[in-house]
Amino acid sequence: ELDEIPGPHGLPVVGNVFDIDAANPIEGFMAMARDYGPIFKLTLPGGFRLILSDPELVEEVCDDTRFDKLVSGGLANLREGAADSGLFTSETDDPLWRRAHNILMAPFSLQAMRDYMPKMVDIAEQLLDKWTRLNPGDEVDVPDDMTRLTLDTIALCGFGYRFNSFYRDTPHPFVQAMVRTLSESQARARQLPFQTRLRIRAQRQLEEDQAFMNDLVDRLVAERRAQGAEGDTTDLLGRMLTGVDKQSGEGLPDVNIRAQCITFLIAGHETTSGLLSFAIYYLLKNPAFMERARREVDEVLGDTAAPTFEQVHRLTYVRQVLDESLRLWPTAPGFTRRPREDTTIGGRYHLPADTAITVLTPILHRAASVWGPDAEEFNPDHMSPERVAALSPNAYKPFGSGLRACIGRQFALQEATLVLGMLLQRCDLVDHLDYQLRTKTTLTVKPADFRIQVRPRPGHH
Ligand code: MNH
Repeated sequence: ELDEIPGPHGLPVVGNVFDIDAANPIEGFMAMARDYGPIFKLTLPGGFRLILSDPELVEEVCDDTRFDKLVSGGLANLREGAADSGLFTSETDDPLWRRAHNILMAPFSLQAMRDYMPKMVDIAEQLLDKWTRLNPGDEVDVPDDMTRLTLDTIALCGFGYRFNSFYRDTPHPFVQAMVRTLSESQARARQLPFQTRLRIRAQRQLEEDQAFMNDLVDRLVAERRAQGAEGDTTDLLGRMLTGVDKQSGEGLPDVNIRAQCITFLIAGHETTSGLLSFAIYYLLKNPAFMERARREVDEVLGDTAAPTFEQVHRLTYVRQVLDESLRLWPTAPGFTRRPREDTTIGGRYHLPADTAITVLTPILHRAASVWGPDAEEFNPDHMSPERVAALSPNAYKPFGSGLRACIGRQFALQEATLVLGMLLQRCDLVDHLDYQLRTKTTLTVKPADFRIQVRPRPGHH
């Protein structure tokens, strides 16, 4: 029964709002999972929610016939704005979600990734230009520069726009608007409706920010329409403008294309940036794995100036390093499901239809029953092909689940493998501060205040 499910006692009206560590909600949830176990209950202004981190229970809620994605909390607030009808925040039974999903599968397929490679290399070169030209004693903020990289990459591959983040000290105004929008959506998930209504300034800022983002993307779409067949047809925008859904025979309306562009920027930059930052952290703390990755890179890339699609996809150990980083720190640290009808999970918990069930992947991914006694430790061998082939399909879910899983997975992994490969090829990374991991959560998780030094590798460009 629901009442049997453990969880922190809350206060009237606000429930467990004060049990949630606003500064670091994810580590707070992880600590609660360790205290209360693989299923626990929280009461929030929007209702109660279950937090799951047990492989068998997760297996059940990943069944798309019984459960569906629930758009709630920060995600639901995001839907009110510029990303409204984008893939990320839409309902599965919205016909426009289905149409966009069908049209976008091809441009996000592994096949299409070939076309994005030169653009990914273009931005990776900008990172390396900076990192190989530092003076002795200079340091770089890893997540900051990785965010410059991933933003510029998705904007260039997405719609041919350059934020030129490596040439700016403060983020591009579009990025500032986007970041404010995201943090406001998150903040609202912790407020009662009357509190949100009282924050008039915040509301005005949100409207301004959304208008700004919409205008910029509208201009890009209009320019591209005007270019017709002359325009780039290989980036995401080019493919969205001409794509037709075979099922319905229809294309995407311009306002939806706009929402998808903004969605790709939101969904597609911080996650990959966090992934690269955690991977660098783990390699610095594990010199043996760093060496092994380096050997592979020297073998596969050698002195290549611009890695090719084939080369990047042969960096299988570098990929294992990234997969293992996403195991310990899945940078989108969960996803939320709802039962389509009243149901029972684990043979004993009766749940009403639409109960919010959040899968807490950083704990799911550390199950000793799946990974063994060293489950909490970083080791790329956890992700060897043999072990991955033997995994039950829902034990490792950094990209979410089923129909509503991440559409950008291939994109993110290709970009991250390329960049980590090029870094190991051309730089020596130095942990001069003996960095101790602390994480920071916005919509995603990243290492906080992670700074390193970088030296060009002798004899490599
Ligand atoms: Mn991505 C959905 C994780 C990179 C675009 N992404 C999801 C979900 C997870 C996720 C988890 C499911 C969320 C949910 O169920 O509520 N995504 C990641 C991670 C990385 C990532 C860990 C990088 C590492 N994502 C990217 C990139 C893009 C992208 C890059 C775009 C270029 N993601 C999406 C979109 C969705 C999504 C779009 C929503 C798909 C849908 O519901 O149809």
